[in-house]
Amino acid sequence: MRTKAIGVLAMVLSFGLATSVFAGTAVTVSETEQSGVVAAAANQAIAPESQNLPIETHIGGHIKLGIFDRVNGTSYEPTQKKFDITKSYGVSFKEFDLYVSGKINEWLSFEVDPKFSASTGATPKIGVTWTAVATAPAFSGFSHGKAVVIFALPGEIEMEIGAVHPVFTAEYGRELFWDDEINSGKFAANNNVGSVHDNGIQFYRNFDFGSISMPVYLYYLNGGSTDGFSDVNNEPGAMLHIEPTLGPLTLLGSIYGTRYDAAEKLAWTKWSAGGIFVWEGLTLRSEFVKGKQEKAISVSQDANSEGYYAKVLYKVLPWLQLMIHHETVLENASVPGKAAKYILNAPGAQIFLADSAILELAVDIADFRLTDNSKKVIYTRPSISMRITF
Ligand SMILES: [Ca+2]
Repeated sequence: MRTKAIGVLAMVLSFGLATSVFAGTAVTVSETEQSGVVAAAANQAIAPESQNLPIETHIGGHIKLGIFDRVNGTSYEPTQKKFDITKSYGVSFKEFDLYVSGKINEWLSFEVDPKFSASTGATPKIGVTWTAVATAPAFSGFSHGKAVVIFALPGEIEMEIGAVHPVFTAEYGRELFWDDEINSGKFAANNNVGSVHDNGIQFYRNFDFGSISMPVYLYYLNGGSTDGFSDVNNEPGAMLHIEPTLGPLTLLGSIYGTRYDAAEKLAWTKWSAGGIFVWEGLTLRSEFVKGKQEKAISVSQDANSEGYYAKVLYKVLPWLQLMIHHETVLENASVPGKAAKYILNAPGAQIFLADSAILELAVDIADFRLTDNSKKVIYTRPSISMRITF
């Protein structure tokens, strides 16, 4: 969806312009660095004959700002008992996402989507007395996009290699949550439930059976227990994702498996199932995930996690979309011996100031707690935010 939007909105730059920018950078490096070796290396990086190659380059992106953001609530934990966590985060720069893609020839292209963000630590955590953390904006990886080279193979197969942003759930993999909400919940960007975030190889092909179309994604992945941007063992991960579509209904299904530890003994498996129904201005979307990391809590305790979300979005007017989001996530991977339950309800509205600019009004109503009730945080978080897409 994002790629398509960028395709429509993108500025098409000639490679000549792009190389002149990089050439300018190279000159700056050679002037500031007194070393002739460095200057030679910088100049060599721009091969003169490559400047005239007609590479079609697309640039798009997003800017996210917080205009108003106030957490109101209480937290409980054994030593401090009940305490107030109410705090306002004011106006904030949240994120700048850049999407850069280029077509080198009929069979080779690339996409790199660096994300620059500033975190205020505004999402409350269970049993933690948190404060806003002033964080300078910085490059923070490719978590909302890809960094891949793309090969068009025979038989209408597309192969991507690199940070492939695997589609385990549509919510995270296709970045649908990102289009719906400025602040997301505990389901989407979470390796225990909605996301698989890894480097590897993606094979994609669409199959048509009469009026049913079925995109199929097959992955070979590093398979680490966290973001797998380098591998931790010789065991690859594998994942299959399918999206059979008939008219307004799309079904979603994935299965994932790997061994995540350095000794290659412990399995990590998870699966997801869900659907998307789109009719007129109405969108219904829901996905469920269940997974297990063997002995991730202790030598005798597996980390079992599961969760689901359900969303109803309705475009009441061309410039106004209403939304309600519910999710429940049960996670015990990060809390030794104790499961945590996250319940979120988030009504909201998006006002389209222009096709490419939204003002979002939303309220997160959350109840996060350890299931033995020893620690919990209960809050509401009204926010006003803005996102511009270019
Ligand atoms: Ca591996």
